[in-house]
Amino acid sequence: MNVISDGDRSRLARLITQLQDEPARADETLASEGYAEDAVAGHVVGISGAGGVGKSTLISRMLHVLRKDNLRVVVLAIDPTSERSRGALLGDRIRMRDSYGDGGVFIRSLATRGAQEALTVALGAIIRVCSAVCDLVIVETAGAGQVDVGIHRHVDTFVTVVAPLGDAITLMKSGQSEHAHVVAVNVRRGLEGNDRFVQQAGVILGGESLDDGWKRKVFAIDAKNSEGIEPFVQEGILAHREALNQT
Ligand SMILES: Nc1nc2c(ncn2[C@@H]2O[C@H](COP(=O)(O)OP(=O)(O)OP(=O)(O)O)[C@@H](O)[C@H]2O)c(=O)[nH]1
Ligand SMILES: [Mg+2]
Repeated sequence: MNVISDGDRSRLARLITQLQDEPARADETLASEGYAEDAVAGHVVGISGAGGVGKSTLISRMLHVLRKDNLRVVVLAIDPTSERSRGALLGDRIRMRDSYGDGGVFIRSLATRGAQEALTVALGAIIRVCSAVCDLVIVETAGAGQVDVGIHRHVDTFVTVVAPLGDAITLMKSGQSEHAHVVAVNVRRGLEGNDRFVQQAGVILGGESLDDGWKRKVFAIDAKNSEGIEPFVQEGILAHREALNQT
């Protein structure tokens, strides 16, 4: 069984804290710890979308599918820094507690610490140290708006999670979806108009060719009830990873 060793875990924990406390010295820290610029590293997936749309729940379901394939996964879950406590609530982690005992998964919560676009400080450097010890790094942004597109510059595969809200015009607006390789429409069971929204999303967002030649895919999922997760992971995320590896 593929695992992330205890040594790697404590190294990650220490380095992430150091990088966030001294973001200005990130390059120096990486160099002194022996992280080469051109090292081959794990695939990076960004999951973004509005607050409460189901990102953490979706990631917790994804972990089960990815672990069946024996992939080692690091999850970086970004939560807003609380103005009151100066920390993060760690709410994302609570949603992923199923995977806490799994030696192939490492989950770390990060507070935004004043960073823009629902990201956090030193994110690029943190992703680098994480991707050195696993097959897949998943970054969950803090609850993001349509204009928070910065995450796509840090990742190989960009996923946006949307709720079936709005109409065709909403779907046609640029923003996050424009950069997404994979769109997950999180359909809450039993809501009227869902099917129509999913169909419209497929027509409007699906199939568009992106910079890397990939045609965007749209999946209907139900994160809470764990429906549609396997095709989303296999035909969406892992297929995009495979497509990038081919080129
Ligand atoms: N009924 C239903 N509830 C869902 C679904 N997905 C998520 N939820 C619920 O919505 C709430 C928020 O889900 P999260 O997974 O924490 O959403 P999030 O996008 O990670 O939220 P933030 O990290 O706060 O931005 C939780 O109570 C979930 O159980 C779904 O598909 N159906
Ligand atoms: Mg969350």
